[in-house]
Amino acid sequence: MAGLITKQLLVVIMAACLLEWSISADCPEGCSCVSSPPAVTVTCNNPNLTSVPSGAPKNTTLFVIRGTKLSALKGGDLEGLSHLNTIYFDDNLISTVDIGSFVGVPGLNYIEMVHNEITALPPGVFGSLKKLDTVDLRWNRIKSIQKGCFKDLPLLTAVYLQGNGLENIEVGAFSNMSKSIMIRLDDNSITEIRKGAFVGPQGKSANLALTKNAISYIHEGAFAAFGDLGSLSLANNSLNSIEGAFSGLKSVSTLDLSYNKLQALSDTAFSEITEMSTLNLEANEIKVISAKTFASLATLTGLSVQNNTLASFDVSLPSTLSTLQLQNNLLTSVPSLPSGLTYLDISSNPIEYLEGKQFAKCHP
Ligand SMILES: *[C@@H]1O[C@H](CO)[C@@H](O)[C@H](O)[C@H]1NC(C)=O
Ligand SMILES: *[C@@H]1O[C@H](CO)[C@@H](O)[C@H](O)[C@H]1NC(C)=O
Ligand SMILES: *[C@@H]1O[C@H](CO)[C@@H](O)[C@H](O)[C@H]1NC(C)=O
Ligand SMILES: *[C@@H]1O[C@H](CO)[C@@H](O)[C@H](O)[C@H]1NC(C)=O
Ligand SMILES: CC(=O)N[C@H]1CO[C@H](CO)[C@@H](O)[C@@H]1O
Repeated sequence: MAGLITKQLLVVIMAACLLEWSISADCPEGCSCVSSPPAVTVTCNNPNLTSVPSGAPKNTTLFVIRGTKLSALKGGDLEGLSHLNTIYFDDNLISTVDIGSFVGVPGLNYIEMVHNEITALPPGVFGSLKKLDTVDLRWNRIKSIQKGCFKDLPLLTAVYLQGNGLENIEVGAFSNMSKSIMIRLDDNSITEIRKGAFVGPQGKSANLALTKNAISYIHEGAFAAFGDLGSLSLANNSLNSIEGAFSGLKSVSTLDLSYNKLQALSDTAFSEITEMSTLNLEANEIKVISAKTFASLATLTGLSVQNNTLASFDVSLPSTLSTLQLQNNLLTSVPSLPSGLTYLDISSNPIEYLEGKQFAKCHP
């Protein structure tokens, strides 16, 4: 009986070995190399490691270096790994990435170097990576994205740069990427968005997140290159005006301007935008909204202006609007409302009286 079990076990182990085995002959010292066709994974997590080990198998597809003292990526470090498609170089001490770091790895499409100490990205560093899909450099110390840094990368769909202490995005920093690019720049210290920081063609499903920065100024036409945007989040910044900020932007599905310092909205704030489905203006200091502020937004379905200091709300609202949040303002009467509204919160306003039939059309 015991012998039978052992035999079966042996067969299972042998079968497993056919699918996956360690390559010992051709593996850098202190690393483990596992071949599991079509993947070949090299993992070098020795905490004493200080440079990218040479001698990885030529057919390496995934290179992992985590939790080491690796402090620099140098030109040629990955050269010759022509099948490499993914690197996970997280939690190291990488502070410099030389311009030639990614030369000779044309198949590299996924770069993850989260939690390092990278201070700058030399423009052109990704230039040879025409298959590049994702760059994840969260939690580094990149202060500025220089002109030409993310340029002519036709398949690039995701750039994560949250938590870098980024202060500056140069004109030409992002240009000619995939139409469905997602750029996440949240949790940084960006103070202004210049026209030309983002250059097309960038299309309808592009998403741009700039939450939790220190943005107080958006140059006129700064988002014009996008034309159409999926979502744009500018929540938790220091904007006190958005005049001209959205000029040239034709459509944005979701626009989040909550937690800023906006005081007033004029008729031209969104007048060039013809397509928008939700607009969040929560927790600003808005006292005045001009009558035609939302007039061009013919497809708007959700609007939040909660937690502002609006004493009146005499604005024309699109007939498509179904959700309206007006709570925590200084409204003394209920404004006129579009007939399609299915959700209204107007609590915490000093409303003195309700006119007869005010909500008549809300109850079918
Ligand atoms: C990778 O190359 C090694 C020899 O260096 C070989 O043993 C292994 O089968 C190859 N793996 C794949 C997935 O091509
Ligand atoms: C790292 O270096 C220290 C000090 O030289 C040594 O004691 C330790 O064994 C090394 N660790 C590994 C995983 O090689
Ligand atoms: C955009 O990038 C592609 C691919 O690198 C390139 O062929 C093309 O010329 C670039 N277009 C512009 C307008 O720079
Ligand atoms: C919004 O208003 C409610 C009620 O006054 C308050 O509890 C909440 O903290 C406010 N939020 C902000 C961010 O102002
Ligand atoms: C989108 C976003 O991050 N909003 C946050 C802004 O800050 C407030 C207060 O800290 C949070 O409650 C929001 O979630």
